[in-house]
Amino acid sequence: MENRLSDKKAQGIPSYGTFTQLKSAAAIENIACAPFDFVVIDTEHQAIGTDLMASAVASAQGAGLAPLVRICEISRREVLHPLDAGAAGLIVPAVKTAEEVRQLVAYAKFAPLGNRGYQPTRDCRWGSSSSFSPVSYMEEANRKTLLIPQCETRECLEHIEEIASIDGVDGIFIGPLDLSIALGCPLQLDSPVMAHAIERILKACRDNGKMSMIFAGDAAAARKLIEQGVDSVAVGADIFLLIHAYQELYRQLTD
Ligand code: 3PY
Ligand code: MG
Repeated sequence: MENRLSDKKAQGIPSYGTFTQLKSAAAIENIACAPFDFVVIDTEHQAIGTDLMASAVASAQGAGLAPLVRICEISRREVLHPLDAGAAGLIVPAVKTAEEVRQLVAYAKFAPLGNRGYQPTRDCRWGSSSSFSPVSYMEEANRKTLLIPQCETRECLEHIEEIASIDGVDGIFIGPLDLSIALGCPLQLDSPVMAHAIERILKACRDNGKMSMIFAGDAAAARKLIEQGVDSVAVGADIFLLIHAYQELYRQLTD
């Protein structure tokens, strides 16, 4: 069980990934050719069922990308299935309160941090290794499987210092699109309100030794965010890159 994002953060090197919404193993393998560090398998804004999510996790691992799964809501099922499938971490959208996040930790981390249900699953190769130790597996899973609530609601921003301090929370993923809407400056990502909010979230992460992550629409925005001190950026999504590439190809053919 390795985690490229944590390793790069420890070395002070930014990590990069992208969202996948295409429901395609080939698309995930294409992303790995870049080579990015991670891919976010998005089950929030794409109707991807459990089977497809688990296959996408396996495709990403096979291609050498850390698979992060963006779940839809905080429930035991939503949390356990991607983790048991072998996800390197969970991105959790639209959280509002510290209480919700404590429940998330309870579902996602093994005791003593939480009470994640234990069974040898794909996440530990079904315990098949002759040296397999359940205790070491659970300890390693707690350490290396990233639990990353998104800060994209006004309520989460108001409680970000408390949320970032929760034991078991490994980082915060800033959702600039929803956060800008929540703060009354819809999609004005360069507004002073957003700059102030992002600064506050980054400080909460720094103060608690947690990883900061964010979505950026393009490389220029991503570079700026890395300069501001963000540890990791998920840039764009395969579905939009494909659309833009075809639009650009057609423009070049017909201009
Ligand atoms: C947002 O910007 O709201 C996100 O969730 C990023 O994907
Ligand atoms: Mg969002």
